Amino acid sequence: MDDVEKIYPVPADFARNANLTPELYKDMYDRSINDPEGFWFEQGQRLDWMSPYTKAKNVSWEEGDFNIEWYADGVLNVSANCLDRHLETRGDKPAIIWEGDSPDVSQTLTYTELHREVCRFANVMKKLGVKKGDRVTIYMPMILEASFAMLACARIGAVHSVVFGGFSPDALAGRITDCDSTFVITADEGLRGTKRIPLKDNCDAACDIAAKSGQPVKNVLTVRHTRGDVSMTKGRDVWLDEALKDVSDDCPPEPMNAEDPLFILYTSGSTGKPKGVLHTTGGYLVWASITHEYVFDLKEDDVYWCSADVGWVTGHTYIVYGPLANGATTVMFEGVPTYPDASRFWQVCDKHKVSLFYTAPTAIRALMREGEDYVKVTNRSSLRILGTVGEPINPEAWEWYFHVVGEGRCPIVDTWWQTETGGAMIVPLPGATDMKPGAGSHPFFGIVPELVDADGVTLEGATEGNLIITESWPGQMRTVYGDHDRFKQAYFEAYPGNYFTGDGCRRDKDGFYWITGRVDDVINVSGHRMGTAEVESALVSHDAVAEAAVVGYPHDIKGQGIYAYVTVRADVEADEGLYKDLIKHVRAEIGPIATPDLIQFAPGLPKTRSGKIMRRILRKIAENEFGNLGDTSTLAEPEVVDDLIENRQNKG
Ligand code: 6R9
Repeated sequence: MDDVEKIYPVPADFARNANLTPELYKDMYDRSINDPEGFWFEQGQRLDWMSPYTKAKNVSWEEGDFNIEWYADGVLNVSANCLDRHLETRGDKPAIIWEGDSPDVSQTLTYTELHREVCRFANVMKKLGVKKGDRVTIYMPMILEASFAMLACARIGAVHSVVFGGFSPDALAGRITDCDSTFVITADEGLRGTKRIPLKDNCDAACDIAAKSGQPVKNVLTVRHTRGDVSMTKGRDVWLDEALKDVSDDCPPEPMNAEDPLFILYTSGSTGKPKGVLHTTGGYLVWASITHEYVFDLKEDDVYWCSADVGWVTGHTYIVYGPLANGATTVMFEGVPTYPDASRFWQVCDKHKVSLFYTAPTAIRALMREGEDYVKVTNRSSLRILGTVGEPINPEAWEWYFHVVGEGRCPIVDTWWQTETGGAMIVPLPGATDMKPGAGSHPFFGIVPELVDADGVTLEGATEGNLIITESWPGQMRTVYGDHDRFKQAYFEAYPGNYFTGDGCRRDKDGFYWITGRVDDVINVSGHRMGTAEVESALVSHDAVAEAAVVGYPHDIKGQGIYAYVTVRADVEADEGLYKDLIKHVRAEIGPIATPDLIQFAPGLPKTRSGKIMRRILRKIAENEFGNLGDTSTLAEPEVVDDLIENRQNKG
């Protein structure tokens, strides 16, 4: 593979004005590793502190002495860093350009205007009794108020938990109760293309479920967006526009300790229910700011657009906190890439003169399938950098993005990172490195990646193994909300003293890192992280199902698809009606993103004699690799494998 791979040097025009050169990257990287305290002490100065820190790093990942603190005695406020401190020099600069679902609708807010809206929103929350440390659930479409809500929480010291608007009432209720949240912010409806998403209805259903499990929601603050018909529960539900009528514009930012929580964001793991990843204030914002600046070669007049949803970590770090901390102009998009047609992304780039564009490989693959014409009808001359995130990008999609969208002019930054890492970790920094299509390339400042085998032995040179990170960085998660033992066990037990990413990785002869995908039971569907265990538990909660096993399989557009093996109860007919019902059931339990692509009814699942499902075999069958099933001699009933192969679903 190494022999045939292509290397693209940094485009010459780009290199001339880039913030980084190969030499500068190397100097800064070396310093960040050899003198982390000095490097990060200095980088902390990119923020405004209400009371200064005296030390940057105070971390031990060793059992018995486990502690993660950055800038621990510093005091600051995230919203003041994202807003107030820009007012003097950037008050009239656009902070957020909002592009609605319909191409006829957009709105620009300057830093001064955004500051005012956030203060007013924060005062509404205060009036309704929200206090520092309270958990606030945000279940919103991609509208300006979603960013007001996040920043308003940060302003008053409340901890937000944003739940993606595509999750079902059940999934929302689980996330409300897990963090004892009693305050929810939502909108009447969301818009995605021609579809309306019944957010308030879902929220009402979630509140009922939460109340039954002993966690009554006190207030649902509701944004009037589509003016769709929704019901309001007296005493609980409040319209934002009405509550805003009598609040002041003045809301002083709450002084927060650097290690006070900023937000919780639920993400899937290989076992159990989703984990509440907790990020804190100081280190996270330093990390969001420095990565956003260097990954995107940020200049003062850039217009930056990340097409993610604020329901995911990418939306937190790279729509809201990173760009606003840096005083940049950030675009927020409500719609979808294919509405009204497949040239929407590029039309929006032209309309708002976007220079830095960041999206997911699954979107690129979907648009690539629609053909070049949709791109070519647009101009795109404002574009300088193209980024990707969420899953590995296949070289074909990379080439198309580079040549067709960027016309060979724009470096591609393929950013590898995770909800847990807070921001980009392995990335081809523009100006500093040649590009190899599909490679995450090199570690960001302060990041020390290592590849290890299953026993934890470090692998040297060109090799492939499990990816661990051996040193802390300011943006790392601090705990799993309410379950610190689970945090230590999930990330630090496999390779003691190191952070285990859950990803596999290859390092080539030139030292480039290539993420190969998850090595645990997490799958990545259209860039969305999904625990196979979650989909399995949704399936077995259906009356007809006796047992279920879920694996990923290669999917042209989604990257991975969801393949479910289902064994039904003895008295149940496994027919087309049940197939459809199971799909409906999973969508209701989790949400549309968890919809199985293929369900195979199986009389039995391959198990070891001790009763463990052999997922390795199920994965191979789903991948259509029947010749390569490995050792099946330890199976309790080897014949079930023949039946599985014979009935492999091929629709996907
Ligand atoms: C930011 C985000 C994390 C998992 C991660 C990995 C995969 C993300 C990637 C990538 C290859 C990239 N992943 N970016 N794989 N190349 N550029 O996506 O966070 O939702 O927590 O997912 O996504 O497998 O472990 P999250």
